[in-house]
Amino acid sequence: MEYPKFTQEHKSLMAKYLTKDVFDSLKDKKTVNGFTISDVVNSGVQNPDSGIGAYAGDEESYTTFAPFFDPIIEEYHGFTKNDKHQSDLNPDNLDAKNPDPDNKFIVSTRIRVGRNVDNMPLGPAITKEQRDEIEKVVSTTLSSLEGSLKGKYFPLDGMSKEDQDALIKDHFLFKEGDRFLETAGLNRNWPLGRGIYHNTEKTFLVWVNEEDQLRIISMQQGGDIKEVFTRLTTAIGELEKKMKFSFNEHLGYITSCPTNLGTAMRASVHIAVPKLAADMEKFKAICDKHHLQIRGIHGEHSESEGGVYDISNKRRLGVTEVQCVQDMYDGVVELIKVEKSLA
Ligand code: ADP
Ligand code: CIR
Repeated sequence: MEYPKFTQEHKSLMAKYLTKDVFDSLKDKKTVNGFTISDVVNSGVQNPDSGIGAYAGDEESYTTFAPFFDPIIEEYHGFTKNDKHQSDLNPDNLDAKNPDPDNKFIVSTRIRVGRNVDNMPLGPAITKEQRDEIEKVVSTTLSSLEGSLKGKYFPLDGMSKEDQDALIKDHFLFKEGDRFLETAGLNRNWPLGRGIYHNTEKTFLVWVNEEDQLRIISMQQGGDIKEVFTRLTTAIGELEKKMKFSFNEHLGYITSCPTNLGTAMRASVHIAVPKLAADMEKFKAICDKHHLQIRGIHGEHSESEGGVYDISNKRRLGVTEVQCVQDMYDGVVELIKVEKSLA
């Protein structure tokens, strides 16, 4: 196993923290599922424009390769190896009155969490049989949901190209052929074992076997962030009655990308701030102050359209779910205030 050849283009946290010494100390190690440090860093080596550039193959990757992962986790989340993660999924603790009741700025709100099944490898190291088994268990569990969460599971295999493209365009379904996931080993046997569950209104959705085994999603038009959070936490509660997810006291919910550890939560709005966005530096400064990330409107690594951006919490570990949403909410309140002042 050779130390990767990094160029000036490699700007990820992976390239920063995979020093030759760290690599040499880890290169002969393997997790129970046969995952190595080369597997962990392949996505970032092959995609120099990665921001992070590393994926875990299993929960054990985070301990076996701790000298590599710990500093990345610390820099991204501000969470050290002695810290303990905390969870709070109670919507009563969230102070988030709709910041845009006239629907002038917020197009839509979406909150998702990642989950993986306890005692299974994560996507990058999973076998086809294990992935298919997860699809079966998860889709069966979902089909037992009642009331407003009741819906249907649609496997990707057999879905028409038009249906798939329409779901992607309308922000409901994951895209196909992501090069970061491809090189992480997450697209093996595509499209088998993958699919999407949703209720009739498409306000509650679950992605199956994409980057994580489950992405549990609550979304709707407008800015009623609390309603979106409440629906999500109800759904998580229902699923947890029937399934056990991979979780530990230190890292919280275990996910394949280290940015998602902890709450595994990304709470976002699509928000129109064309005037503020004309001054990118100012826009970024407000987002940084509230620990927010700016994405384009077709998800990560996409562009804005018409001054609409995807604004979401950046921290997910060492903060509770309520705090993740509160970060986003507080930032959005300030963004709207500044955008109004520029009118
Ligand atoms: P993740 O699930 O990790 O957050 P992406 O950034 O790829 O992944 O986003 C997934 C999809 O969700 C994309 O289609 C994106 O446009 C959509 N999306 C994210 N936030 C919102 C939002 N607030 N409203 C509508 N769609 C959203
Ligand atoms: C990257 O490193 O850019 C991709 N592997 C995606 C990382 C997740 N992005 C993020 O900032 N949450």
